[in-house]
Amino acid sequence: MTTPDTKTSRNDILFARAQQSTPGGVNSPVRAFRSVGGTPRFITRAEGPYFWDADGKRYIDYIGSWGPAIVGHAHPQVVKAVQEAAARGLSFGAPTEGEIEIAEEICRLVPSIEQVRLVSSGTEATMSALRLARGATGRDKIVKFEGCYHGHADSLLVKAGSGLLTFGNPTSAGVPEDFVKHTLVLDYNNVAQLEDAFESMGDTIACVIVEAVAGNMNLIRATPEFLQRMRELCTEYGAILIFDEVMSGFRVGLGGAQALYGITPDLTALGKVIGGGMPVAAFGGRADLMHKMAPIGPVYQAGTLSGNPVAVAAGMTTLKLVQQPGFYEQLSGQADKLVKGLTAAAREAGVAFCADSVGGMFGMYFSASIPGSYSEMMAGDKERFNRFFHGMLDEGVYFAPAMFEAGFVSSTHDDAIVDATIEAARKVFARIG
Ligand code: HOZ
Repeated sequence: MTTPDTKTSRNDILFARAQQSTPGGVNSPVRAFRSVGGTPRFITRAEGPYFWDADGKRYIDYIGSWGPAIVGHAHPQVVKAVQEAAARGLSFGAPTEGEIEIAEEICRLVPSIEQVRLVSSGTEATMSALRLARGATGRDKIVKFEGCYHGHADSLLVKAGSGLLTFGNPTSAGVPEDFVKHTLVLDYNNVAQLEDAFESMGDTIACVIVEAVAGNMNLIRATPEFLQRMRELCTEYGAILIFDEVMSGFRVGLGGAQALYGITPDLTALGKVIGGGMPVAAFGGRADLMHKMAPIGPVYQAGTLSGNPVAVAAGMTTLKLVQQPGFYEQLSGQADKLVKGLTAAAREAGVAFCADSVGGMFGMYFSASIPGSYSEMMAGDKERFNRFFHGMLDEGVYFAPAMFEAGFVSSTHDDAIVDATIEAARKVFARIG
């Protein structure tokens, strides 16, 4: 490894240093830029739609902390709420009124959630929802879909098995095959395959977990028929339907993907926006199911920092801000303007590119048409995406550093910001065309 003295960029120096004490120099793999190559930017501060790296370079940020920064970075009201809560104490390990308030707000805004339990990460939320589904049904098998990511719990780090209805294989070392032998991985948006799975083993399926708007294989929309049939099959066979709305919750619209599609899941996992940039996540749903959670039921789950008062203050303030009149119209309008502008700029340069958005989430695809499944998304031109990513980075625009990730706008991405992004893209498409 090059020694720090020979480096001129502070990002390079920090990256070299970080790799000495932390695996790969990062605390979450995608941040290491392995997919796109080059040096990750070390962020020193953020405000509104911007953040600044360790060299003092400013970027228009389109990851927004992977979704939470929906009202822009360091929103004054969120910061004030955090400061005030911190001054009262950082963590008590005992209940607070703030936890009741945010639980009531979540139940009010997402009608399928009659009761909710707060946790600290999306992984905890989905993992606990799965345990609850298994505990409530007394069944072991779970169904997930290729390309949907639900955090890094053992039984969810699975890719499809060799045959249509064979159980999956671990996608991470350290996950025993025994732990994934109950996880069936099916194709996203494939109704026939889902029907086959229920026909052959429906009585043994505890739950189906799905990102109704997928955001971890880039942005991919579920078709309404796919979700509708999933709901019907779960009801018919007594399986629990879990919507993983960690990313889509309060992001694609106020009631999440379930409001958009008009489908009522039994359980929902939330995260990201409900913490407003602090570690808050949650799972909730039908009261009869939630009553199976400890301390009143047999399904165990706990956490020292669950419902942390400082994090809850950030989340609650953010949930209030997104309810301002016209919030989602403005957010989705800007995402729509962005994807249309990028698409037009690519067309001018003759680059095969398309883009899509749902609420404040968007996807960019270096392919001729918008993908509807993991395999279609994987067929995109990764090499061209990487050149686009680095070109945009040079122009001061930060997109997710991997082709397989969704993008996010905030309410501070106004016309001037979006226009500047499209102008930068025009130059970059011309260079990589
Ligand atoms: N879970 C994110 C990728 N889909 C990455 C989160 C992070 O690195 O902060």
